Amino acid sequence: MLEFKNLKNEDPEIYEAITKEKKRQQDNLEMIASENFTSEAVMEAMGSYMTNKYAEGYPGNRYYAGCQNVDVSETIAIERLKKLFGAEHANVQPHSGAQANEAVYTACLQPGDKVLTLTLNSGGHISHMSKATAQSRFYEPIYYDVNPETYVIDYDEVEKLALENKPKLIITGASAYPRTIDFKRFREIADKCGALLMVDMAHIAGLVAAGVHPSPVPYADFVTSTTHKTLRGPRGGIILCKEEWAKQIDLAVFPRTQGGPLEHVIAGKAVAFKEALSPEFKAYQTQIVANAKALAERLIENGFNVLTGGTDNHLVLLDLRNKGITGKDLETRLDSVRITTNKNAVPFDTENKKTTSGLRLGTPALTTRGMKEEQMTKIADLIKLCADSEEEFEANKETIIAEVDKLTKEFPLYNE
Ligand code: DSN
Repeated sequence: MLEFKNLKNEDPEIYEAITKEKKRQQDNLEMIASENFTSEAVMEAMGSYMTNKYAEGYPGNRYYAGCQNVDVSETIAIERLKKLFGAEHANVQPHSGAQANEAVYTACLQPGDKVLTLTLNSGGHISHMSKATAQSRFYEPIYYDVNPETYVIDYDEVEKLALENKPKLIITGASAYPRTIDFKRFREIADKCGALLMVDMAHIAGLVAAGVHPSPVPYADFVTSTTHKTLRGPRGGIILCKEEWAKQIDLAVFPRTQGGPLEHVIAGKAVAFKEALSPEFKAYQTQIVANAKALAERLIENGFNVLTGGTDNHLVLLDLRNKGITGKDLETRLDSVRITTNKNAVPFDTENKKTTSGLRLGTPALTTRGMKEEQMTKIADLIKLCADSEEEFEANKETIIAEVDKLTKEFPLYNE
């Protein structure tokens, strides 16, 4: 257990906020698909003396003296990461997934280059050159969507757009896509039009590490990820690439888009990669997917429109229009009974992004607590009660909270 003895005395206000956040995590059912609970060993590394060190550059080639210890830790992180994914080159310095993506664009694109990328509503990420980003001003994004009937990526349509537009880069990977992505097919499309291929595997990195989702590494020129989702490490980013891009990627991270690396976070990444190399991690990732399937199955039985009819990974997407409730309202009701989720646009959504017609649910954090299929079925029933009419929901609210209490106590997160 982390103790915070100094913080408690020196800054009681921040100590109180942290203590309450720990209690919130303990008392809530965390179902945001991109969140997880990292180990206390990872948190100890992140809260360590390495926060004090400047280390621009890379191990053995720094712009500051005194880097001998951070060099050891960063080299271990790089080697473990390469082993975990079978990658030729790894950069562990990106501060986040968005910055990892920006570094790839910087490494391989020139202003005005065309980029073929998935829309936000079809499950892509903002940093995949959505119109809201600065990069969309420098490069020329062309967007693809999922198929309007199946809600699955239409590879023929991607190929057609690729051949018509001849992009320099094709981006795949998603924040809200419940099905396996065919990276081999993307490679074939990229080869047909002479494009480079970038896969952002942030959501599924843990599944890929454990062999529960096919790996993009053999197919993509660049693979980016965060380290804190299914991978269950500290908050941060990484880039994997082929050896021929190693120098350009390292230059793109530092000095082109970032300054000093966060060596305390890199130490935390190293610890998380060690955990991910363990046999227990494979069992954990397998259970995440089994739990998501059980959740989807029961939600369908409960009358929900589960997009694509189920899931292959860690997340489930609901289109709530048949239930007569918006994503925003269901998110609020669930939060009031301590089930934490996020509203999410569904493909071709007619609601605005702050309201949405959908809800995204994920199982990584609940699985970290040790929950299994039986608990997922129970939780799907609680979610149904929250989507009933206002009167029915209010009538059931105390019962739902009591059930959430029972579950969180049966599967404690932190030892007191
Ligand atoms: N914000 C993350 C998510 O929730 O999917 C992606 O970075």
